[in-house]
Amino acid sequence: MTLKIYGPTASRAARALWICHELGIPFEHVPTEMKDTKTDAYKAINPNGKVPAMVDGDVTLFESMAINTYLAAKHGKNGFWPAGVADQGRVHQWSFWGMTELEKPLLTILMDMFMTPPDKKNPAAVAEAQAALPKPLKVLDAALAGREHLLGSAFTVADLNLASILSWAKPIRYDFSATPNVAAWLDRCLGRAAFKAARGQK
Ligand SMILES: N[C@@H](CCC(=O)N[C@@H](CS)C(=O)NCC(=O)O)C(=O)O
Repeated sequence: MTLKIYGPTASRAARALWICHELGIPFEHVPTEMKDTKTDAYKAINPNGKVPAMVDGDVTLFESMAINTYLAAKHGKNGFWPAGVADQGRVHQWSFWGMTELEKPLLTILMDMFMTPPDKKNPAAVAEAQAALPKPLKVLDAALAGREHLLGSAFTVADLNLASILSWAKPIRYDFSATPNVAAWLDRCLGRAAFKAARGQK
């Protein structure tokens, strides 16, 4: 088997694991732990010393969104990777947008809640992160009005990439009452069998 995804399930590698399950492609999961990402052997795969990384034959990639758009473009069927450049542009739009507008505040809250020892907690940073989320989520809510998924009725890699970032809103119990379209869409995406399979759930 030539396709390998590196990184533990409880990391951004979950995004790449989800798409492999969604696409139904054979792959090997190498659950390289964070502490093992600074070795020369691992840095030959991802010189950043971070997960995820992907090796597909002679193609090696880092960056979760790049891995996912590559795999979607290579294997996506029935519009999962959209055919036209306009919709492909929208895939990139929502993927970059999720990384730049949502990921940092979500991660700040998540880390403070679950990883930070009590004496190191930073309520000011958490409050700033909480304050940063409503504006972009309103944008997403408006984009989802009257549609099941970001590009229309079908679930595509745009939904997978953005929902994989927003999945962090679940453990932090983010209150989506002001953005009901986002709440319903996120539940639709995270209810997919492939998302559960990537987490080892049924
Ligand atoms: N933008 C990168 C972020 C990668 C990243 O920061 N991964 C974390 C785990 S989720 C990591 O490897 N951290 C270890 C470290 O920073 O030393 C991506 O989306 O792939």
